[in-house]
Amino acid sequence: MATNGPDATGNKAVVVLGAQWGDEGKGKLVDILTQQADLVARCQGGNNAGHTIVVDGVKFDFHMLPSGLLGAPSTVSLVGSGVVLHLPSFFEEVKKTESKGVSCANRLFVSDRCHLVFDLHQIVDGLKEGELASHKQEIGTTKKGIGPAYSSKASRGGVRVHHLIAPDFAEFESRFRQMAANKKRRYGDFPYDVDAEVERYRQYRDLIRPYVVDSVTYVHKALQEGKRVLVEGANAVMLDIDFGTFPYVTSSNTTIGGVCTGLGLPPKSIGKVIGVVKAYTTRVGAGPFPTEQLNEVGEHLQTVGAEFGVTTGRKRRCGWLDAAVLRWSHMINGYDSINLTKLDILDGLPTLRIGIAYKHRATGQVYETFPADLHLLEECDVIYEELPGWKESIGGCKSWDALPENARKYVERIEQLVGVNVEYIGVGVSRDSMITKS
Ligand code: 2SA
Ligand code: GDP
Ligand code: MG
Repeated sequence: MATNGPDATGNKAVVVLGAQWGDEGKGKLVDILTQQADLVARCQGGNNAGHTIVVDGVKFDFHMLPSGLLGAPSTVSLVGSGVVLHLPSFFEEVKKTESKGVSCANRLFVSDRCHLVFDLHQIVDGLKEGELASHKQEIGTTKKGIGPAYSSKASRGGVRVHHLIAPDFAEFESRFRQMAANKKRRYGDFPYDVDAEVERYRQYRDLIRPYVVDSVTYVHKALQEGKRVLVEGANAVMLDIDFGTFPYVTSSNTTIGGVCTGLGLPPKSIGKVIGVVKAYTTRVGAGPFPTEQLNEVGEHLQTVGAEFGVTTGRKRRCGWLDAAVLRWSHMINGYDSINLTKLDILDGLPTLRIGIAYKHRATGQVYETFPADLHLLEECDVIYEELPGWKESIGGCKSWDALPENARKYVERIEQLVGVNVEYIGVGVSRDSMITKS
């Protein structure tokens, strides 16, 4: 019988995923769990992601790189094959991280199968948004070239890391030139110096080589050797290309399936799955947001919660927690537990509301999960439930028992509505502002 399959050791990866529209505070949980991890891997997305971590008052924002870099010197970070990699941003982020005293050498690796994002894709991202804007249909992307890069991948015209580092540069150059010509045929002769880009990438060959590994074998071996593997999701369920609010989504699978396809990890090797849920809801960019509050409640959440995009600096839209989103999210990802974050931002609000379902205005039909048809959703009202808030500031609370009774009731109601236990509760930005629920 084979002994090197996924079942041989029983060792499994822990996975952290966003349960709403992103920016739930995944980076902070990943950083905390990283302290007990040997390998931290990203599986999808690119530098559209923005994960903030505050350690001893120093703020780190990761975009391309896994938040695992703030772990022990022996903890390795891996950019898996499902990630689309913009090399100029990658090297810039390595430099910025190292300037804060965090070494990346020999502890940061990228998959040889990652597709490359070129400046070309970023330009096309902007042009495409411009086209959509003329029909008032823009997505509100981060303009980091994510959609166009995943399009190149899906249409088999993309260029991968192994093409770049191959001994013969000719295949890279030919694939890249074809891709650029295709885009210029589609979008017109926009300013983009293809020859200069070819030369720039010729320089990147030697720079990226030390980072490149076969990530599938790397993760597989780590699990076989009993290493503690942590997977860091980027973006979130409602931005998933299949299960999010299509077309107002990103271009990868941000859900549990993306962990398997983005790392070459068999489902059997996935252990605990933790969903990160903000105590209210935010979204950046266009698209439906049933519990959005375009009023003083939304302003409170935006201001007190400092809700600005980490990558683009855009103001995030804010609203009440939506249990229909969370139920949908849990059906897809199958959470073992939840990290409820930013509970402190609700301090002082006299009454809290939780959206529990959507009711169609004409037919009276009630939807307890997220409908596919966004027009149908527009014809629905949110059914809310109200809970009393708390006056106290909970930022200094260190235990479940120290939280005000109404804060505990709010958490318990979420557990009932979603059907998953809350394991961690965030009450502030720093590493130590995390309560483990008893
Ligand atoms: P894209 O650039 O093609 O992935 O954009 C498509 C949609 O996905 C949304 N998106 C995000 N939503 C929340 N946070 C993201 N990361 C940054 C952050 C966002 C920022 O951490 O704050 O700085 O603006 C992120 N990345 C993509 C995007 O808004 C579109 O709705
Ligand atoms: P991510 O993309 O899911 O990693 O989240 P972001 O970093 O984009 O946004 C989350 C923001 O909330 C960051 O600025 C974090 O520092 C902050 N944050 C995370 N958890 C908490 C918390 O429990 N309380 C407060 N006040 N801020 C938090
Ligand atoms: Mg973010």
